[in-house]
Amino acid sequence: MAPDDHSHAPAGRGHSYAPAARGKANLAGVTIVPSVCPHDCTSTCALDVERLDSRRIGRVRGSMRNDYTAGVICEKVARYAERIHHPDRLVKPLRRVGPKGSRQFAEISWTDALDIVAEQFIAKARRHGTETVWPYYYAGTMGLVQRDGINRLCHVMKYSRYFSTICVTLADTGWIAGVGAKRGADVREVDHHSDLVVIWGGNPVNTQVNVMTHAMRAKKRGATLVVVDPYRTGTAEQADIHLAVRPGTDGALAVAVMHVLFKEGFADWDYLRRYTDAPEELAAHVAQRPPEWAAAITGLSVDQIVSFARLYGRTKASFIRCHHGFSRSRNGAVNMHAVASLAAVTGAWQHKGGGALYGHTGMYPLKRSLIEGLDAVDPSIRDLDQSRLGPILTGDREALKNGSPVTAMLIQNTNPAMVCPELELVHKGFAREDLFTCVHEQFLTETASFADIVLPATMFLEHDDFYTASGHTFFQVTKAVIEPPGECRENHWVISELAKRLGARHRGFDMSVWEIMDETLRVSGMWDAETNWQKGGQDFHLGFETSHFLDGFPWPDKKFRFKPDWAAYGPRGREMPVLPDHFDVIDNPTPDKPFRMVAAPARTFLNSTFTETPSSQKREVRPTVMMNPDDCQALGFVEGDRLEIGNDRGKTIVHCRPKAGQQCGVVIVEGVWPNRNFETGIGINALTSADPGWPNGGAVFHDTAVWIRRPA
Ligand SMILES: Nc1nc2c(c(=O)[nH]1)N[C@H]1C(S)=C(S)[C@@H](COP(=O)(O)OP(=O)(O)OC[C@H]3O[C@@H](n4cnc5c(=O)[nH]c(N)nc54)[C@H](O)[C@@H]3O)O[C@H]1N2
Ligand SMILES: Nc1nc2c(c(=O)[nH]1)N[C@H]1C(S)=C(S)[C@@H](COP(=O)(O)OP(=O)(O)OC[C@H]3O[C@@H](n4cnc5c(=O)[nH]c(N)nc54)[C@H](O)[C@@H]3O)O[C@H]1N2
Ligand code: SF4
Ligand SMILES: [Mo]
Repeated sequence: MAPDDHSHAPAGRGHSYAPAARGKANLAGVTIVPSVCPHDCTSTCALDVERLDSRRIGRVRGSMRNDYTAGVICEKVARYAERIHHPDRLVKPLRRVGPKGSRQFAEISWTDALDIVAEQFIAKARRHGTETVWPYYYAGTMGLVQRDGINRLCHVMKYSRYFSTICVTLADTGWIAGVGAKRGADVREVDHHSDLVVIWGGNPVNTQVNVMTHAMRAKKRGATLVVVDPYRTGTAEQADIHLAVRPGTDGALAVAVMHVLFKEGFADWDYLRRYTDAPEELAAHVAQRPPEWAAAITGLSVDQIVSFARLYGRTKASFIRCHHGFSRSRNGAVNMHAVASLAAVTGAWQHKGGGALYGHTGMYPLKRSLIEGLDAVDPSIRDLDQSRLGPILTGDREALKNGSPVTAMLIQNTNPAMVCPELELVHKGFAREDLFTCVHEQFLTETASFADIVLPATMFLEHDDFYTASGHTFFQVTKAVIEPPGECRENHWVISELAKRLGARHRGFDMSVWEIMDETLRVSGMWDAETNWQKGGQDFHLGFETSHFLDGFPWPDKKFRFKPDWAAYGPRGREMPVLPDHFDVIDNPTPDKPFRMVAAPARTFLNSTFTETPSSQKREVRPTVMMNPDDCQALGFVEGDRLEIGNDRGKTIVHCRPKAGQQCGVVIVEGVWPNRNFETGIGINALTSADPGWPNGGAVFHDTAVWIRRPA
């Protein structure tokens, strides 16, 4: 069958659209259908979706079937009808007819579009070798089949492999280096058992609202809430104590807290000897790092540090929720590891409501081989660093690993022309005439506008998939709720059609999404897809003992590592501190660039997503820089001033907002705003760096020295 012959149903669909589960149509014919939020947010909320008819949805609500979601979702997904039925949705394949980036396209058929992509990939590979093709994707959908299926094509075709670094690399490395696996204590314990909740380096009011549900339940019970964040976020406003550190200095804070814990008898030596690798060495080391030392680095007062350390030390049921935000610095892995070390010093892990969580994804028994084609991996093929897209596309030898240039790309679920660091280089690269780019998207994003071929994609309510979570422990299967508009196709279908044309052979290309899910679940020993869907998700909670590592940390000696083997992650590991410390490799301020900029997530944008919805644009108003009022006064800036913010990599224009609660010298620009919303036509990531964090890469979005001045 030619691809154009099935106008909506993806190839090989193994089931019908989701029936109105667990609910009957009301008089108006509205049914409530279960689904799961696919967005790149650790909450992975269980949803109840109002289906108005086979093509339209109404309100989206948080489901009660999942007690982490507990009926609460963020405002942007509650209003999903605004996004899924947006008039600007792509519904037809497009071919570029104007210059790159000009947004001039003409409609073509699916057959022609896919034929062109395949011809180009074959021609480029013939000329430069297969590594010249670089499939590029990220987590616009967190559904595992739709997101990661592109890897199967990549491996079978021996295209350049993908080293994913934009989000979790530094945080994962730092956490796992100590704990041994990406899992931890369950946030649901917080509700009834925690006496102290520390939200470290994250702003869940914006980025994962469900953490707040549980933290506020604890607070209502009398627990203390501490927030460690460079500015007074919506989350910090809810806190009893806000520690407004300088960005990139959490390691220093954690080390000074440990100094006090050891010095004042809060360290649990029975626990330390049984469960940790080098407690004596750690104690001797942190004895050299008093609060005065950390005060000079973090900008906090000695009193703030000591009071927090005592509070943490005397509260056994203390829960640290480690977020990604504080890992997005060159030293982010060291900082994450230092914070994770705190719970091992006091032995908070032994208590219900105690311990820490960074993420749970390492806990699922899922075997990903069929999805990703791991049986076809050729380790001799280079992998390219996602975050170093700018240097890669502009021919940086080292970033290209001395190999062929990238001359063809297939992009799914990501909008690098907005979200990647060193945007000037990214745009320059995408504008290259010798680069062939195919973007499969839901909207004509800024990345899609550089493409030669644009393909229209389904949204999560229009295809099947399954989801792990990071913030909770459920594994959830979803079915399409409505039919896609126009000629939108799911990722799996596109990959499978390209595979046919490219001669890529793998069983996965001949199966439906449902069949891939079912087989994957079976070989993983999990519930089959239908059962999972019927029951509303399978909970993989490991139980108190294991989730708190009371049966040992997942290392051969079962001990938490205060002395990580950083070198195991890459040669630069040898440059890192042996024990928790302030690793001073950050982009420190200079006389020319006296401010440290944090480019934090906005509440109603989700990365690049939702920037197309009117209500989000309205709420976020315009690109803004938040500055300490004293800095504003010293420079004569007032609310609303147009200011140039810049450094050696790039510059742009933002508007001034004086804001109390952050240190002098620290500035915040929430986003990610589209480039077109800046009067210069280039956004904040023109300033952020593509330098890899230590030891083995990871983007450093919040580690940027900048100047701020009136535009010339
Ligand atoms: N509304 C909304 N939701 C989102 C996103 C979004 O863009 N918008 N993004 C999604 C994605 S992709 C992710 S990965 C998650 C991330 O979500 P989380 O893991 O929860 O982390 P963030 O909330 O991104 O962390 C941002 C906060 O970290 C703070 N921060 C920055 N640098 C430092 C530092 O050096 N030290 C400390 N202590 N704090 C620091 C910032 O000031 C900011 O308040 O959120 C997801 N959810
Ligand atoms: N300044 C600054 N920059 C940042 C960050 C920051 O904090 N500050 N955070 C960084 C982080 S943590 C991340 S994860 C990145 C993420 O940035 P992006 O990768 O751009 O993430 P999203 O906006 O989640 O998704 C991108 C696109 O996926 C598309 N999409 C969604 N579902 C599907 C699908 O099923 N099929 C197809 N084909 N497309 C789909 C959406 O339409 C959307 O345009 O941004 C990074 N950039
Ligand atoms: S909080 Fe996160 S997972 Fe939940 S609905 Fe919003 S974006 Fe989706
Ligand atoms: Mo992310």
